[in-house]
Amino acid sequence: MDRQIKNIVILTGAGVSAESGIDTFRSAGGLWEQHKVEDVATPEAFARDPDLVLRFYDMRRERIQQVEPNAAHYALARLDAEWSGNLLLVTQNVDDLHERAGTKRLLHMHGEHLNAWCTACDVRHGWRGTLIDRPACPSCGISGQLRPDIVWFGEMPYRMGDIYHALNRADLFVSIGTSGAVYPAAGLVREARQNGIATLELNLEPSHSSSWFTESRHGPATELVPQWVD
Ligand code: BV8
Repeated sequence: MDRQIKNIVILTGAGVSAESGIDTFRSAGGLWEQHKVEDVATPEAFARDPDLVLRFYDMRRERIQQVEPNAAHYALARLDAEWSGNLLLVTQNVDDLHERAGTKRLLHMHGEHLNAWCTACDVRHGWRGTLIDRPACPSCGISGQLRPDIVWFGEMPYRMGDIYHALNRADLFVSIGTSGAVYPAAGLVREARQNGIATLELNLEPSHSSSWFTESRHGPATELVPQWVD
C-alpha cells in the first residue's frame, strides 16, 4: 500500500459476507429470502405486519450465528490491528463477522442483528434469541416493545457525523462488496472524490458507483482483500 497513506476509511457491504454463506441483497433478484424489501425492511412494514418482520429478522439473526468469517474479514482485521494511522471500517452489514474476525475500529451504520432495541425505554440489548414471542425488555420489563436494532429504509443511518468526520481526514477510501445502490452509504465515494483523495473499489463486478472510483478491481473478496491488505 502507498506509503503516503495515513488515514483510511473502508466501507463494506453484503459482498464481503457472501463467501461466508450470507446471501447478498441483489443476488436474490432484489428479494430477501423471498420477501420484497418494502414488505420487511421499513417502519411501515413493521407497523402493518409485525409478525412477518419479526420472523424475517429472527430467521436472519439465527442464520448469522451458523456461519463463520472468511479470508476477507480476517485480512481487514489484520489491517486494523497493524495500521498505525487512523482507520475506520464502516459496514452496511448487520452481521457480526467483522467483530468475530477481530476488527475493533468498526461502525455499523445500518444496525446489528445481534441487538434488540426497546421502543418503550429506548435501551438496546445484545440479543441472540427470537423476538416473535414478544419477550420483556430486560431494562423496563415491558413486553412486546423490542424491535430489531436495524436501520430500515426511511430511517436515519447511525453515526453519520462520525463517518463524515473520518472521511474528511482520510487519505484513502476503499469500498468492498457493495453495489452502491443504497444511500447515504453509496454517496460516500462522491464525498471522498470531492475531498480529492484516492478511492479504491474491490467488488465482484462493476457497481453503480464504479465510475466514481480512481481504481476498481473485480473478483471475489476473499482473493482481492488479502491481496490488497498484504
Ligand atoms: C435514509 C438494514 C433518510 C436492513 C439496510 C424513499 C423514502 C425514504 C428513503 C429513500 C427513498 N428513496 C430513496 C431513499 C433512500 C434510501 C435508499 O437509498 N433507497 C435505495 C433503494 C434507492 N435510503 C434510506 O432509506 C436510508 N435512510 O435515507 O434516511 C432520513 C433522513 C433524515 C431523517 C430520517 C431519515 C437507510 C438505508 C438503510 C436501509 N437498511 N440494511 C437489513 O439488512 O435488513 S440497507 C441494506 O441494503 C444493506 O445494509 C446495504 O446497505 C444494502 C444492500 O447493499 P449491499 O450491501 O451493497 O448489497 P448488494 O446485494 O446490493 O450488493 C452486494 C455487492 O457485492 C454486489 O455489488 C455484488 O457484485 C458484490 N459481491 C457479491 N459477492 C461478492 C461480491 N463482492 C466481492 N466478493 C464476493 N464474493
